[in-house]
Amino acid sequence: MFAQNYKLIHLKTVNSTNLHASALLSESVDTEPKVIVADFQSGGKGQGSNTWESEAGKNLLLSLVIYPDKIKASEQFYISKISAIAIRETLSGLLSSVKIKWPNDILVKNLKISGVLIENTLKGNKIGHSIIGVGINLNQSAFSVPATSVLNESGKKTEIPEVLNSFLEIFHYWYEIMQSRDFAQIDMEYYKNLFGFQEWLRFSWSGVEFEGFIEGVEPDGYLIIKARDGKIFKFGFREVEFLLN
Ligand code: BT5
Repeated sequence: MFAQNYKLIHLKTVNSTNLHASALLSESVDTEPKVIVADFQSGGKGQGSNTWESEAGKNLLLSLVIYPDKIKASEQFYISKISAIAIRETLSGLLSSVKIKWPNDILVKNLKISGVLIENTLKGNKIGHSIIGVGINLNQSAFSVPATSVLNESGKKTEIPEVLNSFLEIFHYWYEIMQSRDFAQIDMEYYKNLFGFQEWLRFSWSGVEFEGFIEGVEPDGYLIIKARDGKIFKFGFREVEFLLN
């Protein structure tokens, strides 16, 4: 049984579930929360011009369309946080040591197992709708980039509909917490599972490598890193790269 809170649209093939979601939003005025799931994407998207790789029928590929009307534009990073928290929690039912890498990648043993692409539209200082694109590597064993999957980590094949159902239930639990504006609970869960939180790691910024200590994440999503000389830096999305391997 699928979580009842989201209308399910299942497609065999699509360019990108996020693009399909935006096309649906431009055609209709209905505000029913939805989840678009695809077996295969011919043009899976990452941030900017990045692409998302997934063999047909092997992994979970979805876009949620939600209307978080209690969240201000300045609080939109909470949508990223709950998405990452929900994916991490879903995967932690199957694997151990699943971490959130700022801002919202999911890692197992330093390798990416899931990525999130969030596209929000703003209405004044509110969020109109949010498209949350999620790719979770389940049954694929070989990738063209450093990556892992549930199969590679556990040796077990997983049923995609079961993982979908579990993700939707867990996501909805955190969505309600966000809508009730209990941000402290979300922050606690995010920090508890944040990769490298309050640890020294290596980073690269504009081609310069440095060691930094993750102090935290600002409410607007900026990552705060302390350098060895004690200087504090604030980085926006994609401004700093973690040197993992
Ligand atoms: C992301 O972007 O991680 C967001 C990925 C979101 C994918 C979902 S699938 C359903 C929905 N519909 C879409 O069209 N997209 C969403 P980014 O942080 O830019 O990371 C992309 C980078 O991750 C690529 O440039 C590769 O280096 C790497 N990558 C690509 N496919 C991967 C995979 N399956 N597993 C791990 N890493 C991958």
